[in-house]
Amino acid sequence: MFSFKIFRFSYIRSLKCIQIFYSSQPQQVEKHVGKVVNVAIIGAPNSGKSTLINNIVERKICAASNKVHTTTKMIRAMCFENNTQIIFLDTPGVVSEKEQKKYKLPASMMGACHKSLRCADVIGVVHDVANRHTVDTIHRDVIQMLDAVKHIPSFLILNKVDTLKSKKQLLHLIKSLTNGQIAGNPIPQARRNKNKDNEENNKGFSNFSDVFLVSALNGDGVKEIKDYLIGNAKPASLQYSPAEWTDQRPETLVEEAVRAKFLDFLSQEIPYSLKTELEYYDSTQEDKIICSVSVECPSERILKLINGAGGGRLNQIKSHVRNDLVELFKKLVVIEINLKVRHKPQE
Ligand SMILES: Nc1nc2c(ncn2[C@@H]2O[C@H](COP(=O)(O)OP(=O)(O)OP(=O)(O)O)[C@@H](O)[C@H]2O)c(=O)[nH]1
Ligand SMILES: *[C@@H]1O[C@H](CO)[C@@H](O)[C@H](O)[C@H]1NC(C)=O
Ligand SMILES: *[C@@H]1O[C@H](CO)[C@@H](O)[C@H](O)[C@H]1NC(C)=O
Ligand SMILES: [Mg+2]
Repeated sequence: MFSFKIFRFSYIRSLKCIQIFYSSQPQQVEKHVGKVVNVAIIGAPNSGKSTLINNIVERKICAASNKVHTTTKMIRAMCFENNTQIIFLDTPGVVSEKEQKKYKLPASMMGACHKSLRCADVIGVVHDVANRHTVDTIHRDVIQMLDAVKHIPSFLILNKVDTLKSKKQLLHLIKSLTNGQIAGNPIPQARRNKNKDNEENNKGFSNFSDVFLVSALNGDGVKEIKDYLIGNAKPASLQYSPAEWTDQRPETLVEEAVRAKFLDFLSQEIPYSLKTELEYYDSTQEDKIICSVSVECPSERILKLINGAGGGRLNQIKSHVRNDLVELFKKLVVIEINLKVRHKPQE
């Protein structure tokens, strides 16, 4: 169906793209004065950082999945509204060295959060209220990162509130995650319980300036975050043109979208052992993108497992990837996924 030649740079057709993707001097991009805010989104793995950003920018730029460590490097996703450019920095969930080895993750991943903090005007911490094990504690590494950049304002986002049967526990939870303080003000007591409050001290971060309750999945509360960010943007000349929505090459986004879908569909550690690579990418046609991705499997057995009976499983994955890519590029996408077995290096 396709000729599988490497066709990596077919999309760079205008000078503007070249400047945006390859210039070391971003000021070459046409000057446009408006307001800008750089927002680093950090948090524990799987808390919904990428899903939240996609919901706000209304485009599936950041790959998301139901498994941890979907995002492995910092990527920017932008939107432009009310003459304001919001630049989100999506980051990998905090990761230990042990996990990095276990999941064969790139070593650069560990530094990606710190890199994002250096670029940030404001930091959003996403916290998963659906995870029973971590629900009342801000991850130790997140607190450490916030402490290291005390001068940058930060806000807390309680995500996945759609999973809570009762919202009663939320006030208590907020108290725990903020050590009872928001923007220097003590949180009013709903019901006093002295012993419990003492016991809960220092599981949270004491200097959040705001708290939001949202569902990144269904969009509840997300508009409030967007308004808040627009309100906090500073006048500046835009770093990207209003029409740009990411700093990533479209090829990279395709590879990441495929990887995420394998994470969604395969169990345990199997999907982490796969290597996705773009083979073909053509966006020369106005109304559609044609691409092909190879997925290298560690063994014939795993290749068969992914394929499923009669290729059924692979077809299902492919159709989900296609839907995501349509929500990313906002045009028709034709995609081929080719499974192959990794060749053992010859002696
Ligand atoms: N029920 C529910 N699920 C959500 C919500 N937000 C995200 N999720 C799900 O949580 C899972 C993780 O979402 P991601 O956006 O990939 O999380 P992440 O924080 O970017 O994860 P990493 O990049 O791996 O650190 C996905 O299966 C999402 O569909 C929400 O508000 N409600
Ligand atoms: C609290 O955060 C503000 C920014 O929102 C910062 O200026 C201030 O120094 C921080 N205070 C402490 C005690 O860390
Ligand atoms: C943008 O501005 C319009 C009118 O000034 C306002 O109604 C709208 O809520 C604003 N949008 C955001 C996201 O702030
Ligand atoms: Mg992510």
